[in-house]
Amino acid sequence: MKITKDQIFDFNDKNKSSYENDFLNKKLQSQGKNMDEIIQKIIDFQVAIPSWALGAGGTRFGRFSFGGEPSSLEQKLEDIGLIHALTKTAGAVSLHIPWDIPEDIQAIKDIALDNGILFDAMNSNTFQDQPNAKESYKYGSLNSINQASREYAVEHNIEVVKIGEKLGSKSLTVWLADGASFPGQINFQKALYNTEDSLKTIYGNMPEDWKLFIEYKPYEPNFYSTTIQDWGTSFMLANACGDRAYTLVDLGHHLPNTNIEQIVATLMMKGKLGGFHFNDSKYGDDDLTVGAIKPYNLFLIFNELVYGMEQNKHNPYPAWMIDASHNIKDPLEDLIQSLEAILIAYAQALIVDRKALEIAQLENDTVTCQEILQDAYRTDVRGLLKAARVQSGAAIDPLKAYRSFNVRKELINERGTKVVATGL
Ligand code: AOS
Ligand code: ZN
Ligand code: ZN
Repeated sequence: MKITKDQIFDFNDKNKSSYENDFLNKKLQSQGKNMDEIIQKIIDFQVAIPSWALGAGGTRFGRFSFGGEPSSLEQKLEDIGLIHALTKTAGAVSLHIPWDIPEDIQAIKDIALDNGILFDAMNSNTFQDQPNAKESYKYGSLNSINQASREYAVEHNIEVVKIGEKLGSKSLTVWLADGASFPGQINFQKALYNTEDSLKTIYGNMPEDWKLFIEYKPYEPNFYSTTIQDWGTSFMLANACGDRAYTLVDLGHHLPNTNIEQIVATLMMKGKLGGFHFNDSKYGDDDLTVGAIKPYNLFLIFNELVYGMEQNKHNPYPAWMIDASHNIKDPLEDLIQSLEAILIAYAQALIVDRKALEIAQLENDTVTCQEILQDAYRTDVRGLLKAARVQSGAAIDPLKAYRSFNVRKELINERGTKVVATGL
């Protein structure tokens, strides 16, 4: 199935009714802000969709299949094409090897091009043993005490980079499940040393225009310790690798109540925030819809991201990605909801009166500081998103358009109700 420009145009024509930015425009003008520039920033914000988020289940969870879900990489790209046609915000895919091994590279590139999709960061997988694997990752991969497992994991990452090169990707994300479930199981120092050594080898084998993103996570699947447990460890490893190695922040990978916005600020000040995985959670790495649980926190994080993008020019433009998993909802609807939450938080951060905030901070006027942030957060910015969508050719209300075009029904007609997605 494909959504045409005419369909979107007709939909927007029927739904153009109510969005009004006059009041907000006046307010922004009084702060010396240009609303058109803000709308353009919203249009430019592109978020990669992970290939594993298009079917039900995904990542490391159990699966209950969802009607019409994609069963091949080609179909995954078509699904992202549908989301991108509706939102114009999902112009990239993040692939996972070996879940998405492309058989015909040119064919895959053609489908991506046809759907306006770029190849963002490649993801390696050394947290599962594949059938016919020569070495096991049961007791670790890049951190392993077993040299053969370590080398096998390094080779896999180099292979992923090679596949990514053919597709036009420019970065590799490494997330490790390496760690221990019980005290004494591993030697912390040796595990960290081996991880650093392995990452350096991978980094040394990447093309010179590639970036390495190192993801951290404090728990799960190893419940006593993970070798890359926090941003500090990731930052240290990135520094050991070199200039093109960065930390990747996944919103779900923190202990409860961690101040993620402060981590973001610290990394950007040091020019080391490379990648970002959006999701939301109540307890931990729950991979729920972005903004579903802690929207104010998401706004505070975006507030630091916007400040960092303006101030820390030595920090590269971060690679944005959704990292979520869908068990109950239509995955495409969930992704559209996530994109909406991301853009709302971004727009709210863009309208923060930064000059007034700086003055209030200089005067130690804590109440005013707090009021300025809350004023932005309490502003309904959905009119800005609608204006951006009309300009970029997206559907003014992507979720409503998705339902009115009967996308899921069409996909079920094409692909059937019981599909087994590849690799997951
Ligand atoms: C796992 O918890 C991490 O969030 C990974 O980024 C991701 O979910 C995984 O690599 C999917 O394969
Ligand atoms: Zn992640
Ligand atoms: Zn995760």
